[in-house]
Amino acid sequence: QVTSSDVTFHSVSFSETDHPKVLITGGLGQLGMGLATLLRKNFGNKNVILSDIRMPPNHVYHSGPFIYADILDYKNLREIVVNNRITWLVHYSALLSAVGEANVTLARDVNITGLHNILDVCAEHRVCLFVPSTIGAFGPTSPRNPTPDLCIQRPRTIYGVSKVHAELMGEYYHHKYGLDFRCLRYPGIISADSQPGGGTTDYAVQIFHDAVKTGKFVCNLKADTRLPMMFIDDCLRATLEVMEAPAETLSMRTYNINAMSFTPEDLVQEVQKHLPDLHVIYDVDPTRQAIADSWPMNFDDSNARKDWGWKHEYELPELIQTMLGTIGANSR
Ligand code: AKB
Repeated sequence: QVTSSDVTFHSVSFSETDHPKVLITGGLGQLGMGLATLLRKNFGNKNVILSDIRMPPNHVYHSGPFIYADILDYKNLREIVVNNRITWLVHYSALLSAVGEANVTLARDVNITGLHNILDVCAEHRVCLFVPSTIGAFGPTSPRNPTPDLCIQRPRTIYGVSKVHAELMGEYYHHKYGLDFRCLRYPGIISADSQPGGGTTDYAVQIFHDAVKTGKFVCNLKADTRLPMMFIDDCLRATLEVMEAPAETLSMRTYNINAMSFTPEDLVQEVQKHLPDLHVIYDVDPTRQAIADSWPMNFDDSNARKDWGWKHEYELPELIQTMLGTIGANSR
């Protein structure tokens, strides 16, 4: 158990110390492998451990350290942190918005109970903690165009509720115990080599695969549904940058980050510039549509830009070129 009297934490600046020793939970999801690759380039292969409860594919297993970690098992977590002398934990395990609505009990366990274990193990062993939040941490009563960092947050999904909880608990542990907690609210993330699992923004990844493979795409959101989005390379770089930011530059511990904002219609038109025969039909999923209609349309990330110099690189045309190029090459 952690008490407020037994800890005074200091942020670990990477330049002053050896490389951090990083553990990534939920490492086999959309972002873990990409982040591990980036962090391994910066900190060395053996200093970044990817973890999950699933069997890793061969290429993941052979590319660097992989370990079984169940975030619901506190003893297992503590053993991994202690045995590997972990100094930074990136907590990617979570059930996303759409799949969370279909499995509320599991989402509550993984996203809330799991987070409690992560917070305690980090506080107990003075490990710095990065947890992603999301545009989904806002709801229908939040300002939607644009959505600032600080405003009403009343999400209507278990995913959103669990992410507001993570933001607040992380900040609470920061103030009470000095935990070095850092959090970015990600928009929808678009990646070519890894698939998202059960989100509302997944259509913006699927369209590229279907466009290349079949030339047909069924979109489960309405054509005019505007959501904030980002290419994965920008998202992973932002994560590294906020981990490396000197503590005194952070005026907050939870920041919005954004790159672009578009609708399915905008995306289809841009993809059709490269693949004019792409045929799209709209078959709206009411659960996903209700979620998307309650989320930000545009995200105000001016605090991240001001405090630690956040700047995205990919706009829609570059994103489309990169996605079609990579998926096209992979499918040949
Ligand atoms: C989802 O759609 O659930 C996620 C997110 C925006 O957090 N991609």
